[in-house]
Amino acid sequence: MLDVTAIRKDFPILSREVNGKPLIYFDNAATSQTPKQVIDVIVDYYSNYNANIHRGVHTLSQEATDKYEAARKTIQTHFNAAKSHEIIFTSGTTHGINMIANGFASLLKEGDEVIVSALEHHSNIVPWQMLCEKTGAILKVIPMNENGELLMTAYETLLTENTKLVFVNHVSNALGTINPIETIINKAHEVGAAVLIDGAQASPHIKADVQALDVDFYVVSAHKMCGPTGVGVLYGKEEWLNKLPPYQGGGEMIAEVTFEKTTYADLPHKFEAGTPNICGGITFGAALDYMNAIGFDTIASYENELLEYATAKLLDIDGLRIYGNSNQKTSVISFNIGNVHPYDIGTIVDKLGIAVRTGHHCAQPIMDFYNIPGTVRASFSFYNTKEEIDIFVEAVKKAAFMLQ
Ligand code: C6P
Repeated sequence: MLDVTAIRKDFPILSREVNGKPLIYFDNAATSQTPKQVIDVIVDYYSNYNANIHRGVHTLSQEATDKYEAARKTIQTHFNAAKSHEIIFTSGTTHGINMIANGFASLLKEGDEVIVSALEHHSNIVPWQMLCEKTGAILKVIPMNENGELLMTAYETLLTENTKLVFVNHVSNALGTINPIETIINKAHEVGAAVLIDGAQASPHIKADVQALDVDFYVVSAHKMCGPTGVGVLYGKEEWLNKLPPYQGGGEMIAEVTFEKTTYADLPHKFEAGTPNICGGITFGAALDYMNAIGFDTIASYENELLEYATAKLLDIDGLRIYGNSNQKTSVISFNIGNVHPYDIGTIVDKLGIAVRTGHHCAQPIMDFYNIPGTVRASFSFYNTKEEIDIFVEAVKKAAFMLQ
């Protein structure tokens, strides 16, 4: 059982007001809020041991290095990576995807095929289109149905001996669909293709085991998991990370530099040029400790309760349509009411202290599929409550009444 009253006390922001009303934060899919235990780690870092890492013999640098590397181990354990050097710190999911897309530019040739899904965030579309432009590779798309589910039979027909890479999100940010990534990975491996899974939206709800999944690359952002912005992780199988060229050149990613030739450092440093987000990395570790102390099964089951409760209540509103009706969903509800523009609903509920996201959610192909400009997206976290959902539903009713 999750003690939501106690948990809410960990999040200072949840006691603030917005427009004279208590904040109701339902924009967790965009970024999650930060508990005091994690904020304290940021304050401690800058108050006590702020220093550059892997470079200094002085005490502060050693302390910061130890904590940064300890965070890498925490992240390794969380995702069950076989080796800590398979965990590469990034600035977030977008950075991780671009690193791999850039790396594959040297491995692909004209006529090779790569597969994306219809359910992707722009971060998992645009870098691959750029890769295809550079290499002459062909981009194929796994289609989806009205429920927002991928058509797996169609996926199988897209896979050929020319398929080199498949990249799909674990969970759709716009609809909440949980994709059958085990099958996607296994089928891709049958034709010898590598698989990158965008775990940005799954990671706050589902603890992915990268070894059990046998996934080649898995990317996440800390800020969706009670951590800070500007930091994330790319998990890559050691054999792939050794095979791919580095993404950026600079300090810390080298073994030796002369004007004739540079040799690269071992993993993970080969992919970590320059001074990293040291505080961010350490804090990401603390955020995972915080979430693991609550437990991902407990989190998922509570959020599922919120999802079912909110879905039933919202569907009672005349003319409200929910986009994304897979029975495998995280706690995300995307909806519209009649022809009302989602932005107008978002603006009215904001006046009532409620934060939701409106628009295309950086997933325009999904909006095109439904022939809509965007949706209102409410996304729940383990610190939200049914009482907040009740207030939200009343606010949406009020907005619908005013706007229709
Ligand atoms: N989605 C949302 O409101 P970054 O910005 O690099 O941390 O994450 C990008 C990203 C990649 N893939 C998926 C599935 C995502 O959901 C996101 C971020 C946020 O839906 C902000 S656009």
